Amino acid sequence: MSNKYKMFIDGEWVDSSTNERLETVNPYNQEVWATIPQASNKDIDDSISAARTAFETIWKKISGAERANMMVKLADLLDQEAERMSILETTDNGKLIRETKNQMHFSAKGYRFFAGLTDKIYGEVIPLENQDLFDYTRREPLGVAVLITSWNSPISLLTNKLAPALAAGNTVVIKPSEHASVTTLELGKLVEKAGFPPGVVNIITGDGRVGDYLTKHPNINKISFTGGTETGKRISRNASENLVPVTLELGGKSPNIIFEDAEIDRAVTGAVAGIFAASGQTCIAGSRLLVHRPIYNQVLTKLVEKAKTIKLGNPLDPTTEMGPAANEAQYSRILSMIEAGKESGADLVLGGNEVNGEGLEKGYFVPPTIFANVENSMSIAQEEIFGPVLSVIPFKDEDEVLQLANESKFGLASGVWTTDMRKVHRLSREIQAGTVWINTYRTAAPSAPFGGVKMSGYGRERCIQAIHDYTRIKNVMINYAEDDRDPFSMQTK
Ligand code: TXE
Repeated sequence: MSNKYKMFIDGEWVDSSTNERLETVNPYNQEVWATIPQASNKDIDDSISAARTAFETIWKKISGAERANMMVKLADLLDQEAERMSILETTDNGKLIRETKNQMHFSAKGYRFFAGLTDKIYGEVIPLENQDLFDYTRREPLGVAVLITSWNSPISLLTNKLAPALAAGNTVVIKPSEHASVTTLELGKLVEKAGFPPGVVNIITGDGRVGDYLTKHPNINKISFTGGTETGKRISRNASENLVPVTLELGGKSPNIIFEDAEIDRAVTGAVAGIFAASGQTCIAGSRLLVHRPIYNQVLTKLVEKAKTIKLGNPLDPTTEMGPAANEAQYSRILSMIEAGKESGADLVLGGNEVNGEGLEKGYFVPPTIFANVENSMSIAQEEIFGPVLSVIPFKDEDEVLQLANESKFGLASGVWTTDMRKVHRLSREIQAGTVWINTYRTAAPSAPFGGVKMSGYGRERCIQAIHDYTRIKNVMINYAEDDRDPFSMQTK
């Protein structure tokens, strides 16, 4: 018996106008447990015009404090419903229940953080040379924001976009990934309960065709996307049709660097957190472990020992440490990258094979996999695998490790494990990445900026500054001089 979900357009729960549906599969047992609508172009048009009307008639007119009240209610509801929502999300994408539940509460924090900014979005008074001119700026919402997310952390990734968009006074059309849409649709019910007016938040579902049509639409004002780099490029090209500003949070191949002077056991735990958490299906995965030669063997031995004990199983079981890959396409991609690793001549020191075991028969399970003596030029060190596959690379000194760390088309996150403060500051300055974690990895806060450089994208999420990505500045200049002016020359004084 599968659950038949509907889309949320203009405050109504609706099917696709063509009645087309997509199946949603539980990656732990390959059962179809829900279906979602495949939005038609008409549904997309409807959702955008609902968002436009809500923006013009209601949302841009109400105060920041009122927006904040609704956002805080939404946060409270997310906290109250965290258990139920996390069970749904885990069923949808196979992520551990301990992680999805944590992400629900983290998302609630995100809504509260941005709710606190709604009445702090203001312009400046600018002193001009001519004292008879009064110049000031207004920060205005952009209008209709399109928010497209991926399947690995639907609610958490959406929060990074929806919270600042709403706080700044925009209305939205959301499209989650076709592989994991259920919790985003469930969020629509919480949005309703929190009292948001119809049309402020619209949620439509479907595959890439929906995203493509949405991002080419002439009646939108902003796109924020989390997903793969190739799709990000396509969206950026679509957006250029109408010169719509874009925020892109894309993939990564993040270096996690361990120096000889590090606290080794903590660093090894950090390496495990970097690559095996979420079965490696996270954009910030520390998938390249760069290890100082004098401790290379020691780190590798400890890492393999630790990784061997990782408990694979049902992601709904709170004691499970690694669940399945989130969908069949991702599973096949991970396996083919492992084959590429084997062929490239790197040493496979753990995993890499099919997984057997009770309760693992039907899931898309990939074991913790470690390749040693990897060269940075190999595809397993350059391409995002988005799975539990670690490339361990030795380095001789600080110069070499910086070169290796930066020899990547990506630049999302990085980690450095050392007790030497001079290295901390030098590497933080030189590493090309949006985040540098020192003696920690995969740590987040709503106030800490998040985003990438190079092919990992642009724009920053989660921080105070993120709200500026959803506003534009208007300049207002008021002349209160009594005298007349020369009409044929621009007035510059
Ligand atoms: O992502 P896609 P996929 C990486 C990871 C993974 C690869 C592919 O390496 O193996 O991307 O994953 C929508 N116009 N990441 O295929 O295609 C799509 O429907 C507009 C990294 O799942 O990028 C979904 O909602 N939208 C990443 C969203 O884009 C389009 C997380 C993401 O799907 C579209 C996930 C189009 N033409 C994967 N085509 C991260 N940064 O964390 C698809 N979409």
